[in-house]
Amino acid sequence: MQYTEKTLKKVSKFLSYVLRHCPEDIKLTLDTEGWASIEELIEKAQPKFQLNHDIIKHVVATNNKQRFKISADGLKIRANQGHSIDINLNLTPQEPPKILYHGTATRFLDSILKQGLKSGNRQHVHLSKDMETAIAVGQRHGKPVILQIDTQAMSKQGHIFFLSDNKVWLTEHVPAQFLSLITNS
Ligand code: HQG
Repeated sequence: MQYTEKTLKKVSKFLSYVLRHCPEDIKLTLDTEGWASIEELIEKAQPKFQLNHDIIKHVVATNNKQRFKISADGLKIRANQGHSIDINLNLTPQEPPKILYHGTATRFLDSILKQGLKSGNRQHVHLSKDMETAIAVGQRHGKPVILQIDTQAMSKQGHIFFLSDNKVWLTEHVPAQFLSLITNS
């Protein structure tokens, strides 16, 4: 079936909300790795949200950031990253590129340069492998500014990195000494 962009975006936002942040809002249960039964999701989303298998598959396949994944048996769905709830994505630590980027807004800069990058409500700090993505992430918050992260030095000091299924680099905290400011566009 064909769906409008608007419908797909609404479903994506709803899925992000329940799979990353607030499953209890619809009494949905996630397992320890963040997976929800698709059957249960469809049932419990009602009457707030009319979902069906087809639209869920469509959103997962077309989502611009590949935010969700369906399990190999087709029965379960989870968000690839961005959780605030305590689940274990069970990702294997990976060696990151020597440099990664983080886009933020100018108003956060003073605090970040003092405290480093903190995960805040989320489980991880999100880092990007290219500046374009970092700028787009920063723009969500205001006037963007890009920080460069010396991941090689971090790794040497024992910091661990993960790569989510949708290719976002994740780590727990980036201390300020590993950050440098790239641009103030
Ligand atoms: C900032 C989107 C003050 C941090 C994106 C950011 C991403 C601090 C904001 C994903 C700070 C948190 C995550 C400190 C960090 N003092 N501010 N010490 N440390 N911050 O939305 O990285 O569309 O939780 O710089 O594409 O912007 O949701 O994190 O500006 O991958 O799929 O605090 O969300 O993906 O904001 O974005 P967020 P984020 P989705």
